[in-house]
Amino acid sequence: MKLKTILFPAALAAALCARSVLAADITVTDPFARASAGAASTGAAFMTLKNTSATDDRLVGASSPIAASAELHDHIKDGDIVRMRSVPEIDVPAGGAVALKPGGLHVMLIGLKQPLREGEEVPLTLTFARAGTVIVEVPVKSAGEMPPMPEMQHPR
Ligand SMILES: [Cu+2]
Repeated sequence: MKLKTILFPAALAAALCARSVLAADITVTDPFARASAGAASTGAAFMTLKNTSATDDRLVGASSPIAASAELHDHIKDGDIVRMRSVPEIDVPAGGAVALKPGGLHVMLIGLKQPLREGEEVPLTLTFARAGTVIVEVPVKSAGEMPPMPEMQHPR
């Protein structure tokens, strides 16, 4: 009986400890967002996610105070049209990296509360299944500095 009361808090402390160590296992590099045009209500953020741990992880959500919501998106080819679709999560394999880039995976900012102006930075919170939350300051770049995006349509 006495053993049990000692073990429980120790196990709990170990679990909390493991979580905070894992948060350092995800590195976000080269984040950027595309400057929004006029009164556009959506924007997109891109970056490279690197998993330096020996355990697979997944990006499972995102949010930003400058948007009503944020979704994880990918592009799929539907005949001649490239469409965006939301995906529930993005795999970040152990020891690997995944690039979120124009024309591919991205974080979609929906219901922008302010325009994305070139030269500004917007906060973005990324939530990982194992590593927990990572907050990134995302610089806004002009659309001209980026490769063109294919024609896109949002499913409605
Ligand atoms: Cu999108």
